[in-house]
Amino acid sequence: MPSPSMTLFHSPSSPFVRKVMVLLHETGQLDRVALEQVQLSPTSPSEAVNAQNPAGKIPALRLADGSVLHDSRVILDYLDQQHVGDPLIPLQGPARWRRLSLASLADAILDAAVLIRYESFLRPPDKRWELWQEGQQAKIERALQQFENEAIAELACHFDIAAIGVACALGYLDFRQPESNWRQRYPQLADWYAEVSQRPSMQATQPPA
Ligand SMILES: N[C@@H](CCC(=O)N[C@@H](CS)C(=O)NCC(=O)O)C(=O)O
Repeated sequence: MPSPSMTLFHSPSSPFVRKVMVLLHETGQLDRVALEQVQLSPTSPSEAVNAQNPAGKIPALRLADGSVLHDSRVILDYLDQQHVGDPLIPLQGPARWRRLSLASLADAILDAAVLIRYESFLRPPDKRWELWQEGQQAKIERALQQFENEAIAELACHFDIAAIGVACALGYLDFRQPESNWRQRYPQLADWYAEVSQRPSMQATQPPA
């Protein structure tokens, strides 16, 4: 087996990294990427990551020629062009823009949930701002409601860029907001997630217990 030609800056708890890992599983490219484990947050950055991505965020993917790709959307797009199977991001036409917009809404859930995590975990209690957190949570709920009302059939038809994004977002809510009870409010999404979370790519990339 050839040695990996790319390096992914990785943390098992990052949902953005998880999207990349799921795509690598789904497209049979796992052996092309070495994982470099990092720990980081806005208040405790990683020098190794900063040197690759000035934004100080993961995922970042270093290619064989030393160039670095970020963020997760760019990495997914790149990796989807490196395999011979059906693309997980439609190449053109209305399907491309629709699937990317669904994926972007899933990322918006993640952005808000990660900010809530930082606010509730990193920020000193006397500096926390409840209204701000509520505003972030409201973004999550609106996005989930839209998936529930308008996108279940689309998600169910193909485990692609959109479905990977939503599945990783729901997995992150279970990980960081176990009390949120989203399944009760979004039962169709819950049924869909019960099925897709059994995929080997999702099982192999679960966040730490
Ligand atoms: N838009 C970025 C978001 C990545 C992101 O927020 N990653 C988090 C880990 S889940 C991070 O690196 N946080 C460190 C920081 O914000 O300083 C992407 O899609 O890759």
